[in-house]
Amino acid sequence: MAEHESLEFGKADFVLMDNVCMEDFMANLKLRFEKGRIYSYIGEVVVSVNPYRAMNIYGRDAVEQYRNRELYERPPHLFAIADAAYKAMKRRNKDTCIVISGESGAGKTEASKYIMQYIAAITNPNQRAEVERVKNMLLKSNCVLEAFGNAKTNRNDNSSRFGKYMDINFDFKGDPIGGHISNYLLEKSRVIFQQDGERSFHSFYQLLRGGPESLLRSLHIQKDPKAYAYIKVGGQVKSSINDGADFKAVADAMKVIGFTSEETLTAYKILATTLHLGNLTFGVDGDVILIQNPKVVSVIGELLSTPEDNVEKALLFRTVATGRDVIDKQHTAQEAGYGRDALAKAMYERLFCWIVGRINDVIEVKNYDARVHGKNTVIGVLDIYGFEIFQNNSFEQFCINYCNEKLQQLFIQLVLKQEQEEYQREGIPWKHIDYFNNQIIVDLVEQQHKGIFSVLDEACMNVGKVTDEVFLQGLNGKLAKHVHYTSRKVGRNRNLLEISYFTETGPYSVVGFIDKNKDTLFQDFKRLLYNSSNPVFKAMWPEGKLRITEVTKRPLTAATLFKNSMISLVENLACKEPYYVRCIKPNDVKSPLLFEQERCRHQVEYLGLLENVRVRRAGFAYRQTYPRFLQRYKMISEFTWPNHDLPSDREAVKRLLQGCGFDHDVAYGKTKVFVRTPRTLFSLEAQRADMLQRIVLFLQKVWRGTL
Ligand code: AOV
Ligand code: MG
Repeated sequence: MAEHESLEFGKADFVLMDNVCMEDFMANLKLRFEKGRIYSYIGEVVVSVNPYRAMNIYGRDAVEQYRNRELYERPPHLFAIADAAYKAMKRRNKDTCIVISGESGAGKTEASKYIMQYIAAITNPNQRAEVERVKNMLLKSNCVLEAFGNAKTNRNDNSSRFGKYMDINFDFKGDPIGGHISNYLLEKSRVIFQQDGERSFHSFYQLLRGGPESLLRSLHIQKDPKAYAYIKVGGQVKSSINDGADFKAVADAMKVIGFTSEETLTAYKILATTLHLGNLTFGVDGDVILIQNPKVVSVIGELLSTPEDNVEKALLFRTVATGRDVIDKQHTAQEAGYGRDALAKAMYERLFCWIVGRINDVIEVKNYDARVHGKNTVIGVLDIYGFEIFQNNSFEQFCINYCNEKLQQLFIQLVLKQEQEEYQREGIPWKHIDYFNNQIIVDLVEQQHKGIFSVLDEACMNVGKVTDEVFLQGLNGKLAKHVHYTSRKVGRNRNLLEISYFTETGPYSVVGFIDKNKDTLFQDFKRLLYNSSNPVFKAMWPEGKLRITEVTKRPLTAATLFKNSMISLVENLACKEPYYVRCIKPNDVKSPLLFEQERCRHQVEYLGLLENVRVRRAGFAYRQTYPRFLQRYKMISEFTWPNHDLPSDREAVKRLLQGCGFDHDVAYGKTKVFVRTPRTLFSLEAQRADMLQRIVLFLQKVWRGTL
């Protein structure tokens, strides 16, 4: 119980609050933040408040402080939870995972990097080359993924626009031997549009600001982001980010990971193509559609290693099969514009997934024979996009927030389940405690037939022109009575669907839901890219191989794909031993000094932290294995100091606690002792501190020879 002596920092573990109420919780959280104590516990859950300043608490010496310690022996820290997950994995051969949640800008991605850094620091004492290689790759992959998957939003200058789950595999010695990254729904709409004050993905600005002249020339692009329609808005945003330096860091990281120079160049070509695509404009001359800036088409042809005529054709026509005939149907200017944007988004998304795939190729476990080496175990680290509600919200926010609700549901279930199971396992009677269940909100989105995703899919299945408004009417019909659902019309044509979450309401503009869900990319583009003479494009677009008459299956919608990926993510997490980091954003102005009471209380509410404390305390505030407990408190009892002669540690702990008069406040499980009230623990701690001081004085006297 590390910091309990120094109450000036508040309670290191919220479970030890005298009185579990919001007021005290907030007071403690604020006090700790102001004292620079950004981490606290609720039992084994880490609560983290974004410090918005560099903290000198992640260095080598900090690593050493936490290495192989128990959670309670040192002040709360991410390293402690990383160590706990690592120890559980190593000692008990269990797969574990660390789930990091919190709203946008709360510090999840930073936390995930510190956790990985810690794991890298404490493993591979023998400096095995292969393990060092894997560690290096794992760490380097962050930089590349952030470049292509993060962007400045109005909430966070480095906001993750994709979900990331990374498994780190360990061999029987506990050294990392590989990993695997799963990525979830990239917010690709950002490629073509950003809200005021936001930017597109970092990668674009990095290339423009950091790419060498010769490279930019070969890509036919100029440095000024304002020259490009797709990133014009973002190009005007001032940011503290050093894109130029980041370009070099990312290029180096890609090299280390093993991207060939041809591959990296292709990635730049895709970025450049995207920028050029955004500048294409369409016009009509009589009945004929045409591209108003044909030079751009020739540049795109060059970058895609494909004849310019093919590019033009794919942009202006689509091939349709009517019965046995195949005809070229000319787009309207609007369709052509839609096709161009869809191509830009799809190319970028493919690029991102391809990068993840290439990293996976390099880090996946190789040559591991479980029969020889024993089971290989994993630690999974989950860092998703945080809950976000902007001025304008669309399909992407809807999905992101659903993902957060889904994880909150998992938290509720597992934290409770774990607690119940522990009591059961240890043979301790368990009293059920009520908690808020957000399952109703998860169901509202994902339930078969009645859920919003289902209604959306149904609308998309309809032949003919289905509008976003028709979809909204469908929702209103099905969900009129749902307590968490409403819809609203704002102005003349902004239709909103609204979900009332636990503590706030999320208004989503339905405009674009149908298109984004269908996520149509004309086959012609897939064939165009597959037929490129650049092998990287070919590899990215394998389905371009199919001829038009062979394409029959309707692809799954974006909503269904996302829902399925979330369900399998949750299943995957649920079968591992979970550790949680709950991140809180102290203010909206990125200030290291400001603790906005209301903002924080709100997050504490929806993260269910107070309930977490209650659940944790409903039974017992503290639990510890017998040997560990003895190790810490044995000096306070004559029966146990310096060693006991009782038949078991369990008996010794019993005798110790009886001796102190605390027997009534504890329960003896099979392997752990459970302490009901914090007061008992304080008292034990006080006695221990007192005894330690006496021992020190005694030893000092011995040394000085005054005894
Ligand atoms: P997020 O991952 O939770 O948001 P980040 O981890 O990107 O949030 O943190 C946002 C910013 O807060 C970082 O860029 C840092 O400036 C600062 N920050 C966070 N944690 C720390 C820390 N431990 N020490 C110092 N500064 C920190 V999002 O990805 O938007 O949901 O989608
Ligand atoms: Mg993030």
